[in-house]
Formats: sequence, C-alpha cells, structure tokens
Amino acid sequence: MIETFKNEVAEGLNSTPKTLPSKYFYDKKGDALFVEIMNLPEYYLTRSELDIFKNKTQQLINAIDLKPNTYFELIELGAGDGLKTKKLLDLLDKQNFVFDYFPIDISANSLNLLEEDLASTYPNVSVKKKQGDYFEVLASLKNSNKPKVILFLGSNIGNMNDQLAKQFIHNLGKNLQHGDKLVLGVDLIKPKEIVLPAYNDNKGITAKFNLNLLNRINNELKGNFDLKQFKHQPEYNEKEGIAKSFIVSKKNQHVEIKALKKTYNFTKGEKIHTEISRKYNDSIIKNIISNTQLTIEHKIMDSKAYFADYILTRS
Ligand code: AVJ
Repeated sequence: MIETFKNEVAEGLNSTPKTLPSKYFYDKKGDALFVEIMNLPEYYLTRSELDIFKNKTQQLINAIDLKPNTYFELIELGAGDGLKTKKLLDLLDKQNFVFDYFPIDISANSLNLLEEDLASTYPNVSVKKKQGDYFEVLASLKNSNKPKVILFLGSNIGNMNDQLAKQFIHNLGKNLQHGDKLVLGVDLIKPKEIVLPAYNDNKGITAKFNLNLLNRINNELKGNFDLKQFKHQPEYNEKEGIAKSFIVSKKNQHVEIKALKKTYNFTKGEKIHTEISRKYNDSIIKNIISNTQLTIEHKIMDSKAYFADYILTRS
C-alpha cells in the first residue's frame, strides 16, 4: 500500500502539469472530513440521492423489477454509512423480500460500524459484509449464479474520467449475468452556480479535505509541505460537465519529500490537479455503457432533478 502510494505520488509530481490521485483523500482524517462534506448545506449530492431513496423507494423497487418470492443478492460497491441504502432495506424488509445484503468496502472499520447499525435496526435483514477490492469481491460472488442487484451510488463513478469509467463498467458487466441489474447513481450536469459551491463550501471543509493530501504526504512520505502556502481551488466547466479540484501554490517554493529522495519546485500560481467530479446526462451515460451488454431501463430523479439513479439491465 505505502509502496503504491509512494510510486503514484512520485509519478504525479513528476508530471507536467502536476497531479495527485483523489483516492488518497481517504485516510482516517479524510474519511471524517468527507462525512462533514456530506452534511454541508452546499453539498447537494447526498440529499438529492437520499430524496430518491426516501421518497421514491417503491418506484425504485418496481424499476429494479424485484420479485418478493425470488431470492436475490443486493451488492453495494462502497457502502459507506448506508444512509440511503437503509431506506431501501427498510421497505424490502417490510415487504418480505428474500435477499442477502452484501456491502463491499475497502474500509473494514466502516463495514463493522454498518454491520452493527444494521443488526440493531433491521435484525431480519441478512448482512454479509465483504472487505476488499470491488472486483475481487465481485469475482468471488460471480460463482453463486444467483440473481444480482449491484448498487453503485453517490456519483462515486464521477471520480473516473470517461475512459476509466467505461473500463470499470465493462468489467462490472463481465461479472453479471442475464437479467442482473446495476443501479448507478450519478450527479447531473447543472449550472455552475449550484455545482461550484458544493466543492467550495463556506466553512472551508472541502479545502481541508483537498489539502489533507499534502498532510498525508508529510506524514507518510516524510514531506515538508507547508499547508499555509497552498490553497484549494475548484473549477467547473458547465459545457463539458466536469468539476475539477486543484491545489495551488501561493508562492515560489520547494518541497522536500524524503521518502522519494527528491525536492519538488512549485512556482507561484502553479496547480496540482487532485480530483475530477464528473457530472452526467443521458448521452454521457450511453457512451459509458456503449461497450457493455448493459442497457438503460429506467432513470429515477430527485424532485429537483439534480441527481439520477439509472437502472441498467444486463442482457
Ligand atoms: C465521493 C466522489 C462523489 O466528487 O463529489 C466531495 C468526493 N470531493 N467533495 C465528489 C468529493 C470533494 C465526491 N464523491
């Protein structure tokens, strides 16, 4: 893990323009900051998808075409705190559906918390947590031959560029069988006035989240980034529908990273690209699933049409 981190940081900082991978936001501190982000008034994404799971739960069940008397596996990629999924579990439980819920996450800690929470709230729901890489777990589940419903929510796919997202969905499709479903939750393209504040909140939580990457490099790779000499900068191109986060150097400076045995120079105003948060519409989704056997069956949106859960079926 630390070796990969080291190599990817070196690769990113040796590139022009400089980059750092967003997946490294999520250490213990980053996890906590992300929970704060999800509760920010500006971060509409969480509330929008919750609106769907809370107020359109029956529509969702109908769209996924679940049958009360046919067993299925409900598999969630990156389960987190399960806030949205609990709304679905609640109704499935009340309507006596027969299923196992498989939350998959890289974080053993968050899976344990979710398991405890679900055991007390929904004692009847069978929860089989799986810790690890999405594709390893999916490959292991493939052997069961049982009908599957995969949940990939929260616009988590948006951190991938379209080419990577295509590959990801293609791999996912290969682990599914005829009739299996994928519920893909994505943030929709909308005006700058709504999107930008979600990545530039008033309290500066997103700034801390972004700059925490430098903290991690300081702690884990013996770097000496002075966080006060860098700032968070989000950008959003409404036409292409892509939000990007950068870390900008406030002055000419150099930073030593001992574990990389290297000193990096930053000029005043130089940007490190740290994240993309892609926004979607039907044609972008169609392009992303174009080399798979998945087709769009339904699209369910929140009341403001900010967010969509696409229900895809494997043919
Ligand atoms: C978890 C990838 C959906 O891109 O909106 C939140 C992460 N980054 N604020 C997103 C994030 C900055 C988030 N996703």
